[in-house]
Amino acid sequence: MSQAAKQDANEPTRTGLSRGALKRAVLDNLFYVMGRFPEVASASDRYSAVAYTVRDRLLERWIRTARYYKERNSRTVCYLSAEYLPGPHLLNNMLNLGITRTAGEVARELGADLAEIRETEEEPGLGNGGLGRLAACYMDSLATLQIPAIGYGIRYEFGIFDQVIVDGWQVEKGDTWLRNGNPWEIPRPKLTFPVGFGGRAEHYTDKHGVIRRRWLPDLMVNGVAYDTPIMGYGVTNGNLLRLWKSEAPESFNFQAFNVGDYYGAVHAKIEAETLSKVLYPNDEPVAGKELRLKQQYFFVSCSLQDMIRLQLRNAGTLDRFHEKYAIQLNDTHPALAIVELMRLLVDEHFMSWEQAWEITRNSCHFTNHTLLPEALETWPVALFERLLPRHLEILYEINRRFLDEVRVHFLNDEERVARMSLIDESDGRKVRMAHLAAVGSRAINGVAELHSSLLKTTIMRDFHDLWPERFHNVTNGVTPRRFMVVSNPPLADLISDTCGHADWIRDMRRLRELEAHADDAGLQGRWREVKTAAKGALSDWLGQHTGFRPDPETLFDVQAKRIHEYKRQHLNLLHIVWLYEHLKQNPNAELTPRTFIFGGKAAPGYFMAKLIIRLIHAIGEVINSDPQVNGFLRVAFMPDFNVKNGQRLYPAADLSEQISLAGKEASGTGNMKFAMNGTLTIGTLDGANIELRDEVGHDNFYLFGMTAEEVQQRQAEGYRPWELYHGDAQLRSAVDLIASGLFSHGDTELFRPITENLIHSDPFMVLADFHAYQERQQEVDRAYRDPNHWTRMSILNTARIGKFSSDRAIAEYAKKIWQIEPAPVELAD
Ligand code: BZD
Repeated sequence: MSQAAKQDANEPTRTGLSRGALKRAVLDNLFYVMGRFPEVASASDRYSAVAYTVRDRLLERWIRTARYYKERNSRTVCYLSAEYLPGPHLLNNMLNLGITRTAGEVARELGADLAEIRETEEEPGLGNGGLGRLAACYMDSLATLQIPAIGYGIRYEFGIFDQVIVDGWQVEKGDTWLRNGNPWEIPRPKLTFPVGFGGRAEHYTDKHGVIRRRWLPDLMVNGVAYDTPIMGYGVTNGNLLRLWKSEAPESFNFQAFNVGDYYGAVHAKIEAETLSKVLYPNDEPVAGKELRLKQQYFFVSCSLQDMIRLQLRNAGTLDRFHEKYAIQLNDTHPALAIVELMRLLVDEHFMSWEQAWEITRNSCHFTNHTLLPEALETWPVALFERLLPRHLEILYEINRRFLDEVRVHFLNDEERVARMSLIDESDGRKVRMAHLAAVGSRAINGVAELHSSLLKTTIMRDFHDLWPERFHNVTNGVTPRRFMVVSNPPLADLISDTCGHADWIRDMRRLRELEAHADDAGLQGRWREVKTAAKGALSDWLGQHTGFRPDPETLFDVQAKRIHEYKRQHLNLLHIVWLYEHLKQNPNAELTPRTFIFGGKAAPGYFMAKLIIRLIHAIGEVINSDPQVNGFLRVAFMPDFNVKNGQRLYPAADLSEQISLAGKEASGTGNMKFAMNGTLTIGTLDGANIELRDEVGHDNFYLFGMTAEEVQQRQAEGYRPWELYHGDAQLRSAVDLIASGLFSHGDTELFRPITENLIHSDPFMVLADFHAYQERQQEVDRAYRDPNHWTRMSILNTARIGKFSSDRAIAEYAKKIWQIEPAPVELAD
């Protein structure tokens, strides 16, 4: 098959759009939207003209979908997430429309290059990591599975910072993704909702003489909707990502202006606009940040008001709200939805408490993404009360009724009552958001088998005792459209060619058909060619951006994810240092040449994580400039790991590092993205690794380390890392080499916080797993030297990865959690 024909095979839907029509549209957009002609157009102008052209083509389907859903009054999923990381839209949308090839030809005819145009796109970095990316994968699958859905969130003006590396340190740069405009969004200035803050609650008597309670906020902000179409693959259906931007209400300005308070007017405007200004760049909550609580309430309130508006428009009453909407809370960040929905129903729509609670509890569903106790969200009651006084009253009433239920269920167990309360009274009074989410939801789920079962025995144990039927597992998944077809077209083509169809893109279980060819020398050769080409492309990119171009002939060993101690990038580093020493002492050691590649951002205030980035660079600097080891060992760091850069990494990796301490990584999703691209995993029995290993086969996965149970046991016995340090000469010398100043120009202080922490506390048991890790790595080293064997394992990883498609995950949510059916939209004749 020719390259073009192969690409076509992956694009099942047709728009009937001719090359000529597409070209005309691009030129029109360049002229009428950008105000440019081709000779003077910048790269960004060209990108925008193409993007507007694609967007226009999406709109027809999108509007058709909206009309159909409205007529049908379909049950709708409302995914509430404070974060979304959709990645660049252009290619994904072209794929969904089936116009990639035509668009490439048009670009060429216009003297441009689609690859270059594509590079110009700024991705919306509206999230921190796995949680935000998961939300984007789920939006993709909801549309593809033809399930009516709206993703609600915040339109941050500044998303996650851009990471640059200066002298080996991470430096954060503001993310100005909206600088050149955003062709994918449609502002809806008329779709605006007021959101209040502060003030007080009071009694009043309504016109029927009933005494009621109401909230008199002292600050009002408007939320304005910005819509981005999210199209399905191979279907007409398109859903909606609706993000809220905060603005000051006009009236506010005038009021202040009239009394001559010009400064006050401007200040109030800035305060209102601050709400959606910037994403908090932490992948763990930071205690008590007022603006963060305001952001959460802001987007939750706008979203619920929007749902209520739609329901009133369609049904005229809110009585069956829960039958129309399935609200999914992406972690506790939107958990205020439970209290806000109660307030809207009771205070503003005059519903009885009992009916409102019935509706609320039957609308909401909660996904937990972490077991780390420090990552469980709480808010000081005083702050909560100051910002949301009426909500605190409602929360207290929810709690009062809930704790009565607990008392009836567990007689004479006040300790349990205190443990389960929505208010933590132990250390300053705090609202426990996970408890609120659990009490107000019909279903609670974890994101991998192990995580869901640990949930029931650790942080949610009491809730599981009370309501076992509410607990579920839905193992995470990722979209093969973005992480295979868009990221790695040559691999997608090879798979389609081998299987004789492209149906696997919608039905990933069909990748199993590759298994029959795993030993085929022809396929193996082509498989290696694809991998080597991807490695070459990554090398070129790294060469351009870091000055170091890794040799594509070496094994690419990649760890790319947020930098966090529990993810143990420093375990990887200890192994590298050990290898370095080993090579220096045994210059003739038989070793597979390897390039260790790291990528990931550290939270700006997370000292240890930033020091780990510094250490990666320090070790790289010494190793990469040591000619004695250069043939065998190199270290690279990819700056600014985001969706776009991830797309360069996944196809190029031979080995994926998933080495968190067992019991700490809820699921992980990078593990799935790598394996889809034929990357083998070295990993612990943590999160979804366990299921991944079961799927791909134990022989095709490099397992090491303690189990979650062993970890617990070891900790209960009292973990003493200094004994391991003193007892293992290789481990000791690796730690000592870092402490010696070899990697820091003689400075013995710089990395002391890392080495001391490992020896004296080692909360993530790096030392305990070191030995097992090192042994497994030696096996990897040997296995890679047998290309046929390695390639076979690589093919089998891809062939057996089907379970980890987000389509499977969304189908499970639809059935087990939401009870919702697809609503296929027909394509126009
Ligand atoms: O969610 C991650 C988990 O750590 C992963 O194990 C899991 O695979 C993914 C998806 O389920 N959690 C996050 O990414 N969390 C955050 O980014 C976050 C952001 C703000 C506040 C708290 C957590």
